[in-house]
Amino acid sequence: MQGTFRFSFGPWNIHEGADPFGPEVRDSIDFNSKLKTYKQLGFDGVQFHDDDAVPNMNDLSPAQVIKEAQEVKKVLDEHGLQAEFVAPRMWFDPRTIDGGYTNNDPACRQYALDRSKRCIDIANALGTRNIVLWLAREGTYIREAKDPVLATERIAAALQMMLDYDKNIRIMIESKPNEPMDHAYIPTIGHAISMGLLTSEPDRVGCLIETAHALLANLSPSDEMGFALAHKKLWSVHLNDQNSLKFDQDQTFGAVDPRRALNQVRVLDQHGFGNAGEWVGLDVKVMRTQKADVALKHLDYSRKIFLRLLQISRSLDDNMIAQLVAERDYEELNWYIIDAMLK
Ligand code: XLS
Ligand code: MG
Repeated sequence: MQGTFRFSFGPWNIHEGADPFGPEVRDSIDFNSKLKTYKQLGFDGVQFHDDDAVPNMNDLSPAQVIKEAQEVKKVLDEHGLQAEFVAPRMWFDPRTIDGGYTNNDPACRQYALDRSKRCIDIANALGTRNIVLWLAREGTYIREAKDPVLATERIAAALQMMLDYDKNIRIMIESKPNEPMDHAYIPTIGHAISMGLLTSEPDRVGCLIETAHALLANLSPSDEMGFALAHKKLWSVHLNDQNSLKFDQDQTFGAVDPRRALNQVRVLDQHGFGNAGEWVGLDVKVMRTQKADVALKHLDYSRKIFLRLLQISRSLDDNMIAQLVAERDYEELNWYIIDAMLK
């Protein structure tokens, strides 16, 4: 069963180039102009943080938030684009300095829960049932700061609250082991999937796997994907690349290790990813050195590299691979793959 692939990215993937050590190096591009680039680059899906859709949402009533999101939906329709998911951006507000759901301060926890409800309202208005949780600050800098049992229970209670708030949504947890925190509570996809078991509706809790996040946990992204696929929980991906264990680099997909990228494409394709409407998200960042007029190439090339790798994967002779596996001649198999990639 082959996969079906259509592509998405988030407005944050077109950005000004600030890093922790220096300011912006490119002018901001407004949201509408960003939307114009999607189709030109071969993308049909938009991934949202809640405040990408409604920037001033903290100052608005719930009804006003929905109204603004409905306006954004009209613009999406005009561009022929679909919203893939909405994720609450829970790592900017002063109330989330020490986490949202796991914050030690009840008022801050309440803010996180309220914000999650608004995020769901926005998703509904944009026409998607997918909520992504990248739990940026749900972790600690020092272990004594939070009780890990209580923290896990609090995350589960937040999931339950969201599932109860809207019976139609589904939650995709995007695991990441560290950054911004020293240690995050949901570091791998096994953790993400098992969080669903602490709710009354595990069927509506799945995951999104980001290549770089798996690599930061020193894991194989394609095996992480395989694990999630076996559980029928892989509902989205954030493909990119990463040069060893350092900060989250979000490099162009396949730019560091094309073979590792091939294996991600291959596991998705061989297990029918996309046939139930899943999107291939590319969570890539342009290099800071890139000039403004050529600052979209990371998206264009990430998609093109995916499609090239798909071609290579589909050109491989399955019988030949099966024979080499049966003979346990993995050196020959290694050569066969490398040779196909270097042609
Ligand atoms: C950051 C995450 C972020 C999420 C969306 O590391 O990748 O971009 O994908 O909230
Ligand atoms: Mg991501």
